[in-house]
Amino acid sequence: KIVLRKKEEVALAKQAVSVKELEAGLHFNRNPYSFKEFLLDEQCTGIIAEFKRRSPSKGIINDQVSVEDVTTAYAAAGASALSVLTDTDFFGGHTRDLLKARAANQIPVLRKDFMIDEYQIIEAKALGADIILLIAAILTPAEIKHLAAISKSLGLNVLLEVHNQEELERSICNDLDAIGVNNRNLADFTVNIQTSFDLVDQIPSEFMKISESAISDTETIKQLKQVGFNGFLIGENFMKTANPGQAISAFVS
Ligand code: IGP
Repeated sequence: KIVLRKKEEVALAKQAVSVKELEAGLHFNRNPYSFKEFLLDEQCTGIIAEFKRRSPSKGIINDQVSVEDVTTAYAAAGASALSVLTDTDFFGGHTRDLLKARAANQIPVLRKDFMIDEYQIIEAKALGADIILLIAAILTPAEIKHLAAISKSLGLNVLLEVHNQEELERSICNDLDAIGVNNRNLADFTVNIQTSFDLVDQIPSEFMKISESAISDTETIKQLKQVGFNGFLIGENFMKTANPGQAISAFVS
């Protein structure tokens, strides 16, 4: 369902803005930040802090705050990277949110969307993204390989998202930088942090390890770090408060 919706969206976007136009865009020639460098930076927290207005599972989370205010507060609190939803239909995000986050910050920005077509990767580069997401549950191994290779050729970092061992085994390929274990099952929205603990040892050591979703306390982060995770993708826990910037600074202090 998501994939069909995205295919339509991409077809429309291609008509509105050509690849040539994207390649002439403001950020197309900038050198993306290294995701790994920021994750391993001692000054940073390893948190990938997400700007998310709403979600299919929770409905409206927060539509009162600005992407500039929230992302700059995230960065000031020591986030290693920012995650910005650009999907409108399911998450109420927009590509202009990514542009705004890019303009306001000097840390890596993840384009959080359902990437299914190389056009979206080129668009991500033009919008000033540093990292793109490939979701194993909606892509074939060949598609992952292809989209990851294009991302690499543009200097973008690639985060592969899995939520079980089978997805991990079939999807792993060379051009990935990080593997994210999603604790939320996209099929039924149930969450279980144990998913991260179960899969961590299956992730080859050359990849950064990210635990995604349903993280709401620092004790969990401590435990995830102990078993080898380098990054922690957190959205709702900050966004559900009136002041997400204050929420992250209280969380890390
Ligand atoms: C953040 P949470 O539970 O902290 O809000 O989760 C992030 O992991 C989640 O938004 C997410 C997501 C995705 C959203 C993970 N993978 C894929 C959309 C598409």
